[in-house]
Amino acid sequence: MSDSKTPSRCPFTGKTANGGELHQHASSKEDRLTTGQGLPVSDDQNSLKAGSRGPTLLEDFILREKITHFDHERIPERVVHARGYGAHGYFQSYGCHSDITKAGFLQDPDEKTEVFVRFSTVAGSEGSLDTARDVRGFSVKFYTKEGNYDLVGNNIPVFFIQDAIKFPDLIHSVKPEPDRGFPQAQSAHDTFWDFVSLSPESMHMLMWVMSDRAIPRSFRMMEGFGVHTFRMINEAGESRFVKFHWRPKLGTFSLIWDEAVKIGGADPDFHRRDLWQAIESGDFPEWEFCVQVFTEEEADSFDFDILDPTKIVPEEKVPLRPLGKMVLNRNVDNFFAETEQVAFCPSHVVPGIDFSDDPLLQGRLFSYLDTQISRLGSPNFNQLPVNAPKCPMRFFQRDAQMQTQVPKGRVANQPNSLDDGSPRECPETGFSSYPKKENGTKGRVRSETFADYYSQARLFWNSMTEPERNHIVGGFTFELGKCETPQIRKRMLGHLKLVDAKLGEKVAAALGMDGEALDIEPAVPIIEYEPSQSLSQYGKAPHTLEGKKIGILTSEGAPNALLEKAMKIAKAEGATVEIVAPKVGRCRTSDGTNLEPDHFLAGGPSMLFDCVIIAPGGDEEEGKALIDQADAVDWVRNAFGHLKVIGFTESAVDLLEKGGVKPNAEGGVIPLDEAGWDDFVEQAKAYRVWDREPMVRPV
Ligand code: HDE
Repeated sequence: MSDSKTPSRCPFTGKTANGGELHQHASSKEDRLTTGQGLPVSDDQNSLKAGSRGPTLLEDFILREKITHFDHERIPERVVHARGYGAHGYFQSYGCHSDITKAGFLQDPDEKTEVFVRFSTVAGSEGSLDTARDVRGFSVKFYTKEGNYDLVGNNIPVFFIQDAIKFPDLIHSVKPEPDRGFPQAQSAHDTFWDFVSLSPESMHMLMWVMSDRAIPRSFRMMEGFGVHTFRMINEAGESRFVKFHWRPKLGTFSLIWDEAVKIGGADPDFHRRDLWQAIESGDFPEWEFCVQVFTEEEADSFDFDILDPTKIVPEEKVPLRPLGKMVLNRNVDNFFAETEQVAFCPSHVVPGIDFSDDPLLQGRLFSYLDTQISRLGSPNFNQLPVNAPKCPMRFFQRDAQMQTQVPKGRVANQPNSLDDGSPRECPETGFSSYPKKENGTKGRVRSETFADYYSQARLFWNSMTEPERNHIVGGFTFELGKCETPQIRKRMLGHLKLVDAKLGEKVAAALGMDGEALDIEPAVPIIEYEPSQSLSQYGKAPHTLEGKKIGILTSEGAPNALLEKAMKIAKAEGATVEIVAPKVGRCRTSDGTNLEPDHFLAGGPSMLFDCVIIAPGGDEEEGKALIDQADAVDWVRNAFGHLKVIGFTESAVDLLEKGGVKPNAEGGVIPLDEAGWDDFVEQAKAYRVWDREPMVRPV
């Protein structure tokens, strides 16, 4: 081989860079590839070398610029809520809410306020899976005319702890254990359960996290909550307390634990893909924005403290007032620039919205700005497009890393008399804090009104349907079963016994630890509440197929009429259909036309769908091929085990039998003859066949 001046060659075709088919070259000045300094690049495939087989030269500033940029591509991931997914949309008020707030975006029903929303899990790293059991973050940035308002909430209305000073410990306990570096995105380990069992204030939240709320079906089917009590202030300066709620138009639905675990392998991006696809196909997710409004006097009459973030205000006490709707209608153009760089801070408020003295919220008001500076590298993070307000931003903050603006003029201070055009304070319209009188004795204290840890945990349990209760038992059993230290399990059983005797007994029995619960004395007597309807997801679930996915398992000779009928029904009901066949490239239908399946068999397991149809093609050979595949048998078995409504054709009977599934129209395994379709749709609208659960997952 020669060392002489050889022109750069494409490693695939062997042709020179100028003539190679694989490489397109710029045809005009506009599409020229350049360096970060705008220098046109002649060859982006080969570094500068001393001869074709010689060493690379340090002189290659183009190589160095490219690699250096690459080396710095990652920024520190969020210390919590690292894995998230965002989208753009708008908020529209239903009317004028000036009686409770002067916030500009809540006054005019004709005005649309742009929003950016980011959903997230809490514990896992950026590359963890979407379906982990965890709280989901629900952050909304409203780009209002009076500045950005960030409502940084969760899909669960309470929190683990009552004081911000405990947050680093809570998070350290749930993150991978420091010596071994695992488990990832899991609360099912000793340090977490040790911490929470020693912090009984977390009992109410634990009930939610062990329930189906922590394994949502979709971001589109998740409620959102502001968690803390906030204030709203109207023009007259009157203050009322509020709790914020987001209610999904599609209803609130969840996965089944076994399903969540299996989806974690089959599609770790299950939630983000779902949101992306829905928005791409024009099925824009929508939420109603509501508040519970109550006065200071009403708050004083409650038998819990509204400053305690481990408490809800039951809707029976204070009903929801709908304020407007939020629609997500645009996916991001660039994940990093938008979803990763978006910086939410609970301290970003607008006139008309103010804080309460909830000690957890007070700590958050400090934490988020601090974290953004470390994560994004500069206090100028507010200049990034996704963070910049869409109203004028004028101030005297100057310089710092990554200043992208070029402020003009001599003056960078105020007061000043040198520049008449410089920004000035606005005492009437500017933000001013609610003038609440504070007169306390300084001390590291916890209010005695925060001492009830069990009453609302019991309220939650009492408000659940039977399947929801069973899932809670399953959740605790799984997580505590993963704890290696028996003492932690015993301590938790002691708490659970106080939440509800039956719950405690069931978890103890499932762990094989009957009678081993520790005796724990509650600090204050437990209050017996009436069940609250709004706490149960399935008690209030809408009867609908809207937003759901119907999966059809088929094979060569796929029944045409059935596919058409399923598509028609899905369209009418606002659902979508996806087809699974042995091969993704091709599947002939019964009339010989070619169908392009959405998934191949192993890539499209039944967990990915809300209800399923099993309809092998008429082709005997291929039909048989399906029966011989473990993936097809698992498809059927899992659909049954995950309580899905199953429609089937005559050709599916053998496969059903092999999967151990018996046709049973009342039990949601429905033959799709003429009458069967209506039955299928009706039952599928109920989402799951709950009556089947004791058969497949006895508690
Ligand atoms: Fe957060 N939290 N948090 N948190 N939180 C963060 O900010 C923190 C809490 C929530 O999509 C961090 O930008 C403290 C409650 C969401 O970008 C950090 C305390 C609730 C998100 C932080 C809490 C939340 C965060 C990490 C206790 C529900 C994701 C990265 C005082 C109401 C935002 C970041 C996004 C993110 C601190 C408790 C919700 C470190 C100190 C309660 C949805 O600043």
